[in-house]
Amino acid sequence: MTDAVQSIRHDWTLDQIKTLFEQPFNDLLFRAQTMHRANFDPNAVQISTLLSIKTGACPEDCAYCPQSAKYDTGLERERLLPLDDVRSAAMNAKQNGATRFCMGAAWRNPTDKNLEKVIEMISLVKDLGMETCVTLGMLTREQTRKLKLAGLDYYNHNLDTSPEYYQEIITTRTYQDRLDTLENLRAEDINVCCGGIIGMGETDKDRAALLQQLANLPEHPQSVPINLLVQVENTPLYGTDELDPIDFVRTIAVARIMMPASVVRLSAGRTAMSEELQALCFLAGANSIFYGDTLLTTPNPDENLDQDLFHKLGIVANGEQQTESGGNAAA
Ligand code: SAM
Ligand code: DTB
Ligand code: SF4
Repeated sequence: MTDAVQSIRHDWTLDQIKTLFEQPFNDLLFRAQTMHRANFDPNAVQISTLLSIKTGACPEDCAYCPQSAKYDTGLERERLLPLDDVRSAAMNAKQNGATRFCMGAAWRNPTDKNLEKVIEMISLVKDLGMETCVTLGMLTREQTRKLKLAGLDYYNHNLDTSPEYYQEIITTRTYQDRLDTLENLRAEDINVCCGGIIGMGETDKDRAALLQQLANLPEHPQSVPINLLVQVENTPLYGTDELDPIDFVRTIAVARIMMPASVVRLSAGRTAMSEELQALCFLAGANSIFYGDTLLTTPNPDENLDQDLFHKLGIVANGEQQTESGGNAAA
């Protein structure tokens, strides 16, 4: 059976993944690009825009995160954003060509009261005609049911790293807690956006084990964000040795091969990447980005830079042609 028609697999062994990672770079990229072309328009990239709806003062201790209350990163604690602010940010994102609007909150988990407020935000974004995604921390089954009823399209909940390296990164919740939330989402048939962070000092084996966890879930996540660690001063991971960019591209390529029908997002960390590196990531099968000059709290490339890059590479945002009236600015 060729790769292109290979069925979706959930039985990857670490040895098989290691073999993928260790192929000569050109062979790996050719294979990933071939797989990509069999499943997607090779020149289309989906664009999502992020908004932090509740910033800072998070009780969790994720060692990479500027929003943890445990580290003094200078972030102001903010309350949940008012609906009007969400509406104007969403309208702006739509105007700039985003098809999905992702809202993130620095919570361990939402209270039921907060969830009601987020549900109002989901409704207003849907009314603007965009897909909705939220990332609010751990969820109970009852909460996933409410989000499903609200019409939520995607929920982002990352595994972040391998089960083995996880305890070096987060102590306030377990890997199993994350798997349980993913299970609650699947049970309500909410699309899952789940990936991880590369460049946290993990080994090659940890990267393989993260992808193994993702691909061996009962269903592949519909979206797989691959973040490059954004190093923020005063977080424990600040000063971690920089990852070799070729290893980042290899991770994208292996994710593409293992989860052929999932959208792989080149997520955080693009401000530290050259255009050439991002181009290699698209060649390796990345087909989504966050668009807009801020992620949740840290910088993302300016919109003009992304438009120039897409233009140079002949990439079309969301697979649509730009119209005179705008609406697809990154095309
Ligand atoms: N608090 C919720 C949670 O952790 O599930 C939602 C928001 S949290 C900021 C969403 C994701 O952002 C994390 O799971 C992590 O993968 C990513 N993230 C946070 N800080 C990052 C950083 N400095 N670099 C790269 N990715 C980061
Ligand atoms: C994901 O995997 N990456 C996004 C999104 N999901 C929510 C968040 C990246 C955050 C980077 C650090 C910050 O801006 O605070
Ligand atoms: Fe809190 Fe999420 Fe940041 Fe962890 S990643 S500290 S849970 S906001």
